[in-house]
Amino acid sequence: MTGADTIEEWLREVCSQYKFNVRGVLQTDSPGAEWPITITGPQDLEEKLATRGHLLPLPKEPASLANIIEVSIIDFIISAITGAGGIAFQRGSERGYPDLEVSGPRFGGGHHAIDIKAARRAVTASGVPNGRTQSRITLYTGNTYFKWPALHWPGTFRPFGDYETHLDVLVIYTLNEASAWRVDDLEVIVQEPWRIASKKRSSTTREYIGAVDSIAALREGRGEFDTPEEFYRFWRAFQFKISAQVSNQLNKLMTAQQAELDRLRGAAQGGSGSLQG
Ligand SMILES: [Ca+2]
Repeated sequence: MTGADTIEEWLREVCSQYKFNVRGVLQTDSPGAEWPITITGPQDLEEKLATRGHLLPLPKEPASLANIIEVSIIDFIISAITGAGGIAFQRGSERGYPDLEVSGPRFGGGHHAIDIKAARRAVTASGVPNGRTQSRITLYTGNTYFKWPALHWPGTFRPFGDYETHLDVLVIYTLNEASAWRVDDLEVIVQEPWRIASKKRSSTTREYIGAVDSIAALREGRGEFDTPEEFYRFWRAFQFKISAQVSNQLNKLMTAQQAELDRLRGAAQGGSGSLQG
């Protein structure tokens, strides 16, 4: 329980309590297994599982490991939501936006978007962290829901523009190749995306808006824009590629929006007509 007033303060407090306690992948049987198995506590559990071959290492591959971290911290945030009262939530889809939507009276009744991004620390040739993320964190896909914030895109709960707040939970870690759990020195940062945005894409082949890559700048919210307006103006004007698929989807959404406008206009005219009659 926390007494925080805003969703941002609340989320920051909750996330400061987070610990990554996924230690490996469980294999129920193994050539080294011995039965029965007697466990005296968490440490003993891990040791026995590891020495008897029940514990396989987590993947090193960045996207796979990121997914495990994201699921773990979303579960943690959801358990805090459930314990707090007055907060409703919906979990987003794998490729949609956001990862977690928060609503309900606790934060004034509007909708708030929470997105999780796991990022590996870059290290020097001798393995020392150099203060940057391995690659730029992706803040948003730039050519769909973000570019047309009044339209309700597939993979989203509502139009982007309907959110009162957008918050990113950044989970920064150092990859430990030698351990089964892989994740060392975890730091969680909560920021509004515009505050940590750069003017660079996070991928040369995909339509992604990139964050700054200095970890200190991420922590302090020192991005390359002074105001949210400046950020939205820059990135909504950015010449992203529009694939045939995105273009078709856009046409569909525009047609549906026009039909809805026509329907409302018809209802308004019908309504005023009956008033006058
Ligand atoms: Ca995510």
